[in-house]
Amino acid sequence: MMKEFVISEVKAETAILVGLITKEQDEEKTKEYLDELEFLADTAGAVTVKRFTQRVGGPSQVTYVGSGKLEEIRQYIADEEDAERPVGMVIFDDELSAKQIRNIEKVLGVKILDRTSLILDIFAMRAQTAAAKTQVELAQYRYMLPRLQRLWTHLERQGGGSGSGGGKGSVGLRGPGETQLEMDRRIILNRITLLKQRLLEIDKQKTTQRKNRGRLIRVALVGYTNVGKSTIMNLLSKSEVFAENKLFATLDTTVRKVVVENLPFLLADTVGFIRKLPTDLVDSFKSTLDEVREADLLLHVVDISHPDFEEQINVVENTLKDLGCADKPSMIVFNKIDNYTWTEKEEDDLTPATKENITLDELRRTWMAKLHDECLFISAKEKQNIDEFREVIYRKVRELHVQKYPYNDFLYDVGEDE
Ligand SMILES: Nc1nc2c(ncn2[C@@H]2O[C@H](COP(=O)(O)OP(=O)(O)OP(=O)(O)O)[C@@H](O)[C@H]2O)c(=O)[nH]1
Ligand SMILES: [Mg+2]
Repeated sequence: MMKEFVISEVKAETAILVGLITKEQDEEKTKEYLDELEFLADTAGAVTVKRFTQRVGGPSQVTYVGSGKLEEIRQYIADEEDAERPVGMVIFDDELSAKQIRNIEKVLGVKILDRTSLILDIFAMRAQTAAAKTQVELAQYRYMLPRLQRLWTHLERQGGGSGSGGGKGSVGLRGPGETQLEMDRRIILNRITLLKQRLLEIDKQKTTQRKNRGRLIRVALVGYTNVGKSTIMNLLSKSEVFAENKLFATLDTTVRKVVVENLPFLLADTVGFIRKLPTDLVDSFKSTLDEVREADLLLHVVDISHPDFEEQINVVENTLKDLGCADKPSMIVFNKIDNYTWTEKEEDDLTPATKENITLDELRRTWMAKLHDECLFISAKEKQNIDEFREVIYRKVRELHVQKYPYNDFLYDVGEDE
């Protein structure tokens, strides 16, 4: 029964991407968003063949894009129908309502996804542990619930209300006067309750586990997806956490005991953040994010080679704020300096410094002034500046350790990696 509710399965299919250019989101921003959406689609196994954008005041409540643009997309899909790889799906860059999905589907006749359902797909693909699987399933049902209508309106029409056949629901479950839609809503609500209970139990276990970890400072790696958190984790802990050039390689939190010089502490690798991530989804990952919430120090990892790293910093900071972690001690670690390029300026060149021509040194000074604190520039992959990185972590963790456990002499508490 539940199988029927699977939102979508993206398998080596071709996709069209659709985004809007608005007052808040100019052409360049939209391009960056669609680049990211394409990366998400690629991670899910779909090949992007075409992009459509439209300049509008805001999304249409009825069909997201205007009817002219929708017709243009329909025409494109029709033209490609006999191509080697016809268009399998259209992915919209913003979350769509039930009504929008229904209307668009009617016109285009292919699978319709939005940014959220695509991210959910990837999460479902990536989830390994019971905790992650439960969290993803919960997030999927939460996404589905307000959109159920579109799945079942046709059945309702056929079945005409109270259990007069036609629907796919199992007989016996259906109460008097209950429509297919109401019944399915009830099934999903029950499922949500069950998943929440399961998560509570998992939470309890995890809390106990965390309590048993002893008096060690807890450091969490946080940051936008694909910035190199897991690579840093592997580097510092000599462990083998899965890292790859795909989005959301990490869904489950991994915690390792790390020793720098003679100082042991716990290091957690966490799920990456992304733009336009619905709060509901963040909420579903609460137990994963407890590791962040309970950390003594956050290492905010930034991919300095990404053209959009400044917005990524903002997204991460806002997500941390949502999690109530805004005031935690934290440090920014700029990673991937090996990949950072800028155009060298001539001595007498008066071109103002922009993102494209500012050197690493200038960047360091700018950010240090902005953060009133030291920030680090490393390459986890090429192992550049790692000694400095370890030194700064050592100093920071030691300081926190002495504050938090004044009578606990960590110097004698050196253990092996867990
Ligand atoms: N050039 C370069 N690439 C790096 C560096 N550090 C990591 N990478 C690459 O960046 C990609 C993502 O690295 P991960 O460590 O998986 O990133 P993550 O932040 O854990 O990503 P998610 O778990 O997906 O959120 C991989 O292909 C890494 O090899 C670096 O210093 N320089
Ligand atoms: Mg990772």
